[in-house]
Amino acid sequence: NIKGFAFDMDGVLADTAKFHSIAWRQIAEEVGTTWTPELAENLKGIDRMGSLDLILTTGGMADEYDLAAREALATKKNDNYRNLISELTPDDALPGMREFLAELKAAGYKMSIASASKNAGFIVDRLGISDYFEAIVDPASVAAGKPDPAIFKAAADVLNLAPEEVIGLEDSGAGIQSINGAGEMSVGIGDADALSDADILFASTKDVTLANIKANWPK
Ligand code: XGP
Ligand code: MG
Repeated sequence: NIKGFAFDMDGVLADTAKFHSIAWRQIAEEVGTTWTPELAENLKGIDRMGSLDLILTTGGMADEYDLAAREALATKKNDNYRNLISELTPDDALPGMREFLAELKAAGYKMSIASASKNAGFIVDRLGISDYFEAIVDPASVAAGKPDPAIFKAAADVLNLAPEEVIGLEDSGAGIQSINGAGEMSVGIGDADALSDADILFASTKDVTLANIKANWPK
């Protein structure tokens, strides 16, 4: 019996995945890693230091950057990213998601956010949707980032719900692994290949409605 929803933020609620890509691409070009659509897809949902590690490993230079050099690159990326999102407005919610949140609230579902991003609180405030959520899981409080199940488990815990009572929504393959590993029902939004393990798949946030999800409700 589904009682709650756990939302990823970047690429699900907020149209911010594109800004992460722009900022990470600058870092990739600085260190000399070729930017490909595959790398862009694989970076989705991965936390800040994990993303940097993937960029360095992909370029075959993980050994050339010590912790201090990595922290400098990660800070540079975040400064560039913060610049890109500084003017975010309620219009930067992805199409249909504000309506979906209102629909869920009216139907009495509880909602939480399971984002790898330390910028989640800022963005949710800028979009004007913070009142919908009982809690935003602090990504620093979980032992391991996506694809580990910890963050989506925590997103059910903060709602006082069992994982089987929660549906998780994600635009990244790592996020779908996290939801599935937590024992929740997974809704993928986006690329069919990257999200092939999702229980339900939508091509766009516009298609995400309670009726469309209920058509695939767990029995
Ligand atoms: P934060 C971000 C990562 O930097 C980014 O690469 C991920 O795509 C994003 O989290 C996932 O939502 O974390 O740098 O904003 O803390
Ligand atoms: Mg995402």
